[in-house]
Amino acid sequence: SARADGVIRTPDPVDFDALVARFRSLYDAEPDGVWAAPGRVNIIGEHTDYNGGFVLPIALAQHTVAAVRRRNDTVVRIASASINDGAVVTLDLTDVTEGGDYGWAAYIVGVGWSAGQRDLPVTGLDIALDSNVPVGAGLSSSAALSCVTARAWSDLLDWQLDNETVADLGRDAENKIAGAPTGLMDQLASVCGQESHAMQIDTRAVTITQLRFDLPAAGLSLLAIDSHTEHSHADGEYAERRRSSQEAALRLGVRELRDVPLESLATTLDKLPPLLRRRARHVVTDSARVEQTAAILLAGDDLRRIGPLLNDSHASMRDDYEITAPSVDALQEAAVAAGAHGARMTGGGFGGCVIALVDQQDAAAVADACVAAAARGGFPTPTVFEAVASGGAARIR
Ligand code: GAF
Repeated sequence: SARADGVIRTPDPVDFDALVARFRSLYDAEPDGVWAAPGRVNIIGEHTDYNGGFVLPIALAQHTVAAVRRRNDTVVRIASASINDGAVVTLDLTDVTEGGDYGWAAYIVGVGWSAGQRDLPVTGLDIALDSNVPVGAGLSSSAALSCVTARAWSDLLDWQLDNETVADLGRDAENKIAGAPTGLMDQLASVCGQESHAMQIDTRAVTITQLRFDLPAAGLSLLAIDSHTEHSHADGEYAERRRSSQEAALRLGVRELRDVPLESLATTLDKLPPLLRRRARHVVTDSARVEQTAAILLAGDDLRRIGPLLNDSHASMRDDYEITAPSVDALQEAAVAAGAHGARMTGGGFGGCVIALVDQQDAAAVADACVAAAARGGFPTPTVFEAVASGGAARIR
């Protein structure tokens, strides 16, 4: 169930009291505290983060929440409201190694593993989890999980880390223990998000510029339209795009595609075979679109002006990087045809969510048009909610 406003339905909030009550009954003890970390929507700049380029995510209001108690040994006990019927999973940190198979618990114990690699003092934890981040929608529910864990562990053991390092613990869990070869965007967004701001992240320097992104004040709304489709080979395709990017950079004699100048792009790309040419063109132009979007935000210009950049980004992902899906393309087209200023797929791709920038008064019509387009195309019925730029990982109790 969710709060309904036509087809726009805000996911139900997490019930913190119920979570704490569940912690008590599972572990027969009080939690030391409760932490939350959000999912994210990337506004623009996709598959640029592992090429040293720019990205521009916001943190969502939807988050993963953890009630946590520090233990005096190396045991980690975890129970999630939504996984395995809430059964407790028990692991010992001393058994965690790269290449091990820990299922979804990898996103938690991987954080402890990474802290150990950095010679931080690590103890076990008892954890009870709940989340209202849609799963499998390209909204970084996994980063929300690893980052809520990293924030809680760091606070409880007083690791005194900066936000970038907290995010990096989450990334290590994903890359090295869960085995997903992601960049750092999702974890940085989850840890560093600020209300009413988008983060322009230089992924090479790992620097974040918070840019005002107050859509309601401009009479605008950002819809997240979940296609409920996910390519079964998404993981393999993601890794393949990473390899293609590296190969293109190697052939062009640059460290990363970040180093290819936009000005001479056409002549540079002539040196590549057709497939790599398209892959590289996407990365270089999408990173440039982040800079163009950021300039509009920085200048305080009409935010509607970012619409065409969103559309161009989608076309680039569809035609050059080939990471969209028929259901996602149908939603993007329907949103624009129904009056969105711009729309694009967000996240790793091969399914997941489309975001659409709309005037508030057009939100319901755009959402309806997306539902109708999915029905016409024989695709799953999308669900729609409003994405609101919110704060990053924090202790909430
Ligand atoms: C996924 C990854 F986790 C990110 O690091 C990023 O590469 C994104 O896909 C594509 O922009 O969310």
